[in-house]
Amino acid sequence: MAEDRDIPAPPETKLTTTKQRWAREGRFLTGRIARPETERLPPGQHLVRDWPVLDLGLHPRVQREHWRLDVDGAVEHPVSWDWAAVEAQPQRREVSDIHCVTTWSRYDNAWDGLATRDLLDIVMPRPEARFVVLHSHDGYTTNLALEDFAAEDAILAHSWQGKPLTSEHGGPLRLVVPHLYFWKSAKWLQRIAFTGEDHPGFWEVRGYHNRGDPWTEERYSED
Ligand SMILES: Nc1nc2c(c(=O)[nH]1)N[C@H]1C(S)=C(S)[C@@H](COP(=O)(O)O)O[C@H]1N2
Ligand SMILES: [Mo]
Repeated sequence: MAEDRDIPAPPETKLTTTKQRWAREGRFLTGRIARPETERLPPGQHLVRDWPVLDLGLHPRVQREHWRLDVDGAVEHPVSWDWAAVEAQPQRREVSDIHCVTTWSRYDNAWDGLATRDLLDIVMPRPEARFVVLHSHDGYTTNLALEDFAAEDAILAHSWQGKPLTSEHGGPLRLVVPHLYFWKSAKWLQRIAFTGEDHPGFWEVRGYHNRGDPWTEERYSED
């Protein structure tokens, strides 16, 4: 079970207020179901070539020298890594598409970093671990089922298109889970906690879907 730490509550901004209204109104829903095998662009999405920045408006600047990542909770081998320890892990590259719930998608993003599966091999989730909570330096949290976190192409990324992730895009380290809407891909990772119970995160308690599958348009929660 994740114990709560003293992380300040993130601010309510114009953007977060607008996005909560979209959730209430069911904005952008098409009711169409698409298949990733035959279609590349999920329903209700449009393609962009630039890469928009989306977050709560806080861009925490964490220097690599002072950076740490804690991985704990229901695992056999919790770790607390500094930057050198992350660099010493097996490195992988995953090329994937981004689908943001605000309807933009971006193809062919090359991410370098540590595959979540390799992390799981190291920390070894205990049998009761069924969920993962990502905690970030801006106070943001998001939750994932363990099997979504463990997806083959999910990666803890330090680089994008061969260059270190900029601070506005979540550097030094962010999560990327390509098969779910991009709000699940936490920027500025600080802590990864494995839990037995689900803990809905920042957007999940503000009207957004608990899972967020773009192909079935799991944009908003039902109630
Ligand atoms: N820590 C943190 N991670 C976050 C967010 C945030 O506000 N804080 N926003 C999420 C949302 S809603 C999106 S769409 C993506 C945007 O990532 P980008 O700015 O690199 O495009 O980050 C996700 N991860
Ligand atoms: Mo988003």
